[in-house]
Amino acid sequence: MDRTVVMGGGALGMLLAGKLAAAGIPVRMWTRTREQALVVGERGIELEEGAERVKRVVRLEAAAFEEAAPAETDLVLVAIKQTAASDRTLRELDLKTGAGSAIVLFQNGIGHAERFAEALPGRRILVAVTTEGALRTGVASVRHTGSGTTWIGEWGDGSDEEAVARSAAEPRRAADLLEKAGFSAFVSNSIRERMLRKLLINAVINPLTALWRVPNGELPATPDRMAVMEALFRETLGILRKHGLKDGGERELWASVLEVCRATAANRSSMLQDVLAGRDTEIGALNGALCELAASVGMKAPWNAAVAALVKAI
Ligand code: KPL
Repeated sequence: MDRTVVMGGGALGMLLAGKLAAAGIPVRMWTRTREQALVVGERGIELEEGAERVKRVVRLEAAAFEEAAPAETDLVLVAIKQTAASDRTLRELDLKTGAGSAIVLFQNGIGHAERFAEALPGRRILVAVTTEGALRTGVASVRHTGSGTTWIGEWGDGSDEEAVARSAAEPRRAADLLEKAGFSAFVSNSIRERMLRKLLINAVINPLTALWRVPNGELPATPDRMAVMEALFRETLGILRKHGLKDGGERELWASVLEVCRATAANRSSMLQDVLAGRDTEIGALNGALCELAASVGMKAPWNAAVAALVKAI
């Protein structure tokens, strides 16, 4: 077992792979296209970091996912978008990862952990919730636009003692690896709660930044925008409360949305990046999924339905 595999050559995938490789950790990146794998393999990844935007090139191995040999590792960091996690991709991932390997999922939204767990029996499914900001600036270059925090936890409910003990060990290993690469990473025993909190933040910031085409910091810039943000926030919080979001009062959670806008002020949200690049967005896994959650408990979700329809229509 050697190289950690990072699956995904988007902004987050390149950031993870680039920083791991820069820390001397052997990494192999699986990309969607052969072209990207060739460029990364030949030239490495250009990593741009810090206020001074210092650039450095880091070398690592890369292969196109479809053509890649099975992973010679028991740790795979999955940094593809939910939209790229097709049934076919999951079947292929099943063939490329051994029994007992830990698969760490970095997707926004909800619904993905259940799908990966079903498609990858016998694998340890870990969920990572991250607020790292990254911008893909080229086919093999990425800018670290904001340092955040990553929480990693075992997916599932850990129903016996042995499972609980194992639960802590795998997330710890993944968090330690990220720490070595210079990220701030922690183990979480309540990863579902963290996912829901992140969903609340993404459900407000991502569609509105994509619709208004503004960086995160400009979202709360006017009273009109704030009013829309608050309406979407309140509706989303109401839905998530019915689906297990327990911690945090409304004020604290609203403050956390504004804090993410501040801390990632210069960032283009991942959804704005997708819209500008003409790619599919994660709207279905965010506000679309929230509409379904609302419907399942007989609630109406007009704000979520509206932003989902507007983003889809772009
Ligand atoms: O997760 C993000 C995203 O863009 O998807 C935030 C936290 C909003 C940072 O841009």
